[in-house]
Amino acid sequence: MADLRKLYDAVLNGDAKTAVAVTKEAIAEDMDPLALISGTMVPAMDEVGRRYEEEEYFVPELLLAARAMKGSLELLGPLLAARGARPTGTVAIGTVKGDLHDIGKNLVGSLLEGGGFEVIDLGTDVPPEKFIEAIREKGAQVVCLSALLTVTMPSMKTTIEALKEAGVRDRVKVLVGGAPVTQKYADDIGADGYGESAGNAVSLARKLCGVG
Ligand code: B12
Repeated sequence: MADLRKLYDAVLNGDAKTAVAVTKEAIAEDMDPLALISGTMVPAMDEVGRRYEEEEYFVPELLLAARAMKGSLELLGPLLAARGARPTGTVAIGTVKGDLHDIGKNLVGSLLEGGGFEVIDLGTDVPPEKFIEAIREKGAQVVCLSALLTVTMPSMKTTIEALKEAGVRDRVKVLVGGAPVTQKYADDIGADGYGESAGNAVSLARKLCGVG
């Protein structure tokens, strides 16, 4: 049986090779990909964050841990996305301007695909104009904004204001998330919803699109 402690340690120690090997074993054993992510890999990332805060880890360790997590997610993402059935709506997702964190955003994107949404991934450090373009040209009905830094959270507000100025705010539902974001912050900036996790994002987006 795949050793999940080994996977936890591999993410924590930035050992991409082992992380990928254990993930492959877990997939071969039909383990639930979401349980693997939320039960093992996200807690390992939280510990990485804690160590960074305590100055036991520095940016190189963050990068190595992120690389290990990404290696596993490349294998698990398609499995999450493959759960999708009929098309539910179109979502434009991106990490807001100034912010380069994309692991959570990618996870949310994969699960939304798994929830039947067509997902337009705008990447990281996304300026408001890109979201406006996705609404106007690709018909996105939901905009998902991710931010991991307290200093980039205001970019969420700026993005919502830019949507208003461009006259497209009423056409879309805006969902926000990321570790420092809260329901209160979402309410303060006039977002339509806040999701604490990738799973939340799917149920919220479905509800906002009127599909359950
Ligand atoms: C990996 C990492 C990095 C990697 C990112 C690699 C990558 N490709 O993403 C690198 C090394 C590049 C990095 C850089 C930096 N980082 Co960093 N990083 C992290 C770390 C350890 C993990 C983040 C992560 O991937 N978590 C796992 C994912 C799955 O969780 P998540 O992103 O929160 O997403 C989940 C939910 O939040 C939610 N969600 C996310 N987005 C959305 C969107 C919607 C719409 C919804 C509904 C839900 C949702 O669903 C996801 C899945 O459940 C965190 C610590 C932590 N535990 O958060 C620090 C952390 C975020 N980083 C931090 C800092 C300070 C930095 C740097 C400034 C460091 C530096 N001095 O250079 C730079 C900033 C670079 C920039 N401009 O963005 C701080 C932020 C502090 C703060 N309050 O602002 C943290 C909290 C570390 C710490 N404890 O101090 N980082």
